[in-house]
Amino acid sequence: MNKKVYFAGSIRGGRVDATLYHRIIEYMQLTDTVLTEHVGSSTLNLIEQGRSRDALIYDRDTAWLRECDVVIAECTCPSLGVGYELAYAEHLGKPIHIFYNKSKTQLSAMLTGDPYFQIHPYEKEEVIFDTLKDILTMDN
Ligand code: 6IA
Repeated sequence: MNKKVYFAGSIRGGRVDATLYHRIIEYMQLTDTVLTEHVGSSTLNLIEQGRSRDALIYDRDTAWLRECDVVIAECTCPSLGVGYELAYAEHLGKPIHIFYNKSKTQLSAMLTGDPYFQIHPYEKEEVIFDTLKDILTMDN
């Protein structure tokens, strides 16, 4: 089944993993639809643009969260926005998979402590793609 994927990754929280997000998005786009392709872009303007501009982003992203079949989050770089999206998606009952590099960070207890989330610690990037393949071929 072609799934609609909401990919979440840090934007204003820091772009240190932006190229990894890009590789993950490209991989998922081989078989599925990624609603949030821009999260992997190398040309995002990170400057705050005022509340009304950001309200448009919020409205569009929360609409995509309602529309998606699954949420995939890369959480190695901590992000307030990603944390918010995870709680919002949990409230909607969406399947949620969280990846993080355990040799680079310790995940918040608010994520590891919530049994709702499927959490996938990794050390080598290749492991992410094997796990994604399994997730994207699951029934839900
Ligand atoms: O707090 P953060 O900015 O790190 O939050 C990142 C998360 O919020 C991502 O998973 C996105 O889904 C969402 N998000 C944050 N900023 C944007 C955005 N800005 N466009 C779309 N989704 C966003 C456009 C560029 C902007 C920085 C001007």
